Amino acid sequence: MPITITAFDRSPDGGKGLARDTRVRWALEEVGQPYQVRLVSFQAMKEPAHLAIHPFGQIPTFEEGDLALFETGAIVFHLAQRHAGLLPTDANARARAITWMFAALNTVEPPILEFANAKLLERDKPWAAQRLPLVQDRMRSRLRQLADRLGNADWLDGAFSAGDLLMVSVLLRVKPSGVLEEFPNLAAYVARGEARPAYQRAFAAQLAVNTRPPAE
Ligand code: GTB
Repeated sequence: MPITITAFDRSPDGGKGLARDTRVRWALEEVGQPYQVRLVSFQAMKEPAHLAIHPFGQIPTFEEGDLALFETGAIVFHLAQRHAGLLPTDANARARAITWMFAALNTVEPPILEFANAKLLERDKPWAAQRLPLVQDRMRSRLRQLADRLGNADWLDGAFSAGDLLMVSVLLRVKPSGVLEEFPNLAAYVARGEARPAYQRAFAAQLAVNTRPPAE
């Protein structure tokens, strides 16, 4: 059964890999599953055909046979459960890796998104100059805690897992701000993730979409 995911027809980041289809592509590459991509415009995302798959009108989605999923955490978890390569077989180690998946999305990503949104969407508000440092500090404290836990380890809990895939994906969003460099072990962790052949293939695939010449 072919797998189809959705991605931006043109990502606002121009192919820097920050749109969330990259993490799904990465998971698919890690588990060796071929996939096809349906590109959707911002307008198409809000139309009934797409809303039937994604109630919030977003990308990415995942379809395989009669299964349709949305939410990157659920999609990565689904792939990790169905295919070897993203979760340990030992039950306790598996539970810990899943815990890191939730930590990435529920605890680390929110302050990062808050910071990204403050910079991107609130810059021209009269209170932006006062709010931005607060939001940045909240993100910094979370990164400090994560850096302390990671220490000198390569990955969060033993071998690379879906927990690392999501955590690295979430941290990539911090990179353009320069704040990641304040935490050298986190910067090195992200670089290790980016160096994985599966990530490289995923990144190249989304870059190809976003750098293709415009249709005539
Ligand atoms: N919780 C959902 C998930 O993890 O799947 C969030 C999905 C989501 O935010 N999707 C975004 C979307 O479809 C794209 S990834 N937005 C359109 C909309 O809501 O109308 C977020 C994103 C977009 C662009 C950049 N960028 O250009 O840097 C980075 C991240």
